[in-house]
Parts: sequence; structure tokens; C-alpha cells
Amino acid sequence: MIKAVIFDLDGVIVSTDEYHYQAWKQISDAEGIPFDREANERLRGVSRMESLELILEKASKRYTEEQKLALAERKNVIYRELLNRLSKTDILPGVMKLITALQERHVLTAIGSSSKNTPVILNKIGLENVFDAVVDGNDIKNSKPDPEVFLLAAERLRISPEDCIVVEDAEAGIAAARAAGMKTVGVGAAAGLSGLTVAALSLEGVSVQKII
Ligand code: B16
Ligand code: MG
Repeated sequence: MIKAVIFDLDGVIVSTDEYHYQAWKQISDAEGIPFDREANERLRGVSRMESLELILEKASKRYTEEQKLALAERKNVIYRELLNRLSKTDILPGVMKLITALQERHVLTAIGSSSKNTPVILNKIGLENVFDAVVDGNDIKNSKPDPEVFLLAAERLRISPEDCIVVEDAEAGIAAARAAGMKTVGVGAAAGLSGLTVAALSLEGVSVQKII
């Protein structure tokens, strides 16, 4: 029986994935590294430093650890600047309706995100006090596809992993949920993956009855 729903943040609650793309694109262009939207798909759900490593696979020179840290920091400054534009109106369609329906049925909700900017984003979109638990990139050592973020969310909610379902837009996130022993809702970019409990292009098409 589903007792908790754990939502990924970027690409599920809000389209900050577009801002990640724009920020990495600026860095890649400045460094002369090929990077396009297709390459960006591999970065969904993956930590900042691991995203950079994936981008640098196409670089023609080698970067020192210090240079990599500086690039990641530059990207984050650009990304944070873009985040300033966020407001409540950026919450993706269907999200608030689903959260309200879950709360009415006393199903717990949590955020399980790889992003260290999660507190800033939740604050910007006015959802900082909505979830029963928030676990993000600041709380974990291993990024998705490792199950750590979702297992920690279940622990904080005091719910067994098998009673949790994860809503994700990333292949790495779906793999993490499976590794945690949780059910899966694949939305957007993840809707085409096989073996999902529920698949939908957006949460607008997902009723609470489908999930719990
Ligand atoms: P930050 P999610 C992930 O968020 C993004 O999908 C991924 O593109 C990003 O690299 C990662 O957060 C780290 O973000 O640089 O803000 O710490 O999908 O797990 O909510
Ligand atoms: Mg995501």
C-alpha cells in the first residue's frame, strides 16, 4: 500500500532543467566544448560535478581538479542568476492538484532531489513548507542512480521503501528508485522507459488514484 510519494524536483515540480541547460551551454560555449540538448539529457538527475565530467568527455584538453571546481562554480553562479526568475507560476501543471489530493488522503509527500539548490528553488516557488520531508544534494554522498536520496527520504518519513512511490523525469532517478525498492512514476523525459508503475507526459495526466 502506498503511504508516501517522493517527488524529484528538477523536471517534475518545476522546469529548472531548462536553466541547467542554459547555464551549462554558456560554460561549454566559452570553453569550446560541443554541447547540445541531446547531450543535456544525460545530465538529468546527475550531480553538478558528475554532470561536468559528462560534458568534459567531449573536451579537447584535460582539466585539473581545481579548474573543474572553478567551472562548476561558474555554472552555478549563472544557474543561480536564472533561478531568480522563478515564482509560483513556474510550478508545473498538475503538481498542486496532486499534492492536495495526496494530503487529503493522508499520504505523506517528500522531495528527493540531487540539487544543492533545492532550498532556494522551493523558496522561490513558495513550496518550502509543503512537504513532509525534503532530502537534497546537501544531504547525500552518492547521487542518483544510487538510491541514497530516496532511502533517506523514506527514513525521514518513517515509511518502508516498498510503501513509497517516486515521481521522476530522469533515467538515473528511475534507476535510483528501483534500487531503493520503490515503485516508479516516469514523467516527461522518463515516460518512455520500460517497467514503470505509471507513465505520463506530465503530472496533469496523473490522477491520485493512479498513484496510490
Ligand atoms: P545543483 P533533480 C538535479 O535535480 C538536476 O536534474 C541535475 O541536472 C543537476 O545537475 C543536479 O540536480 C544538481 O543540481 O547543481 O543545483 O546542485 O532532478 O534531482 O531534482
Ligand atoms: Mg529531475
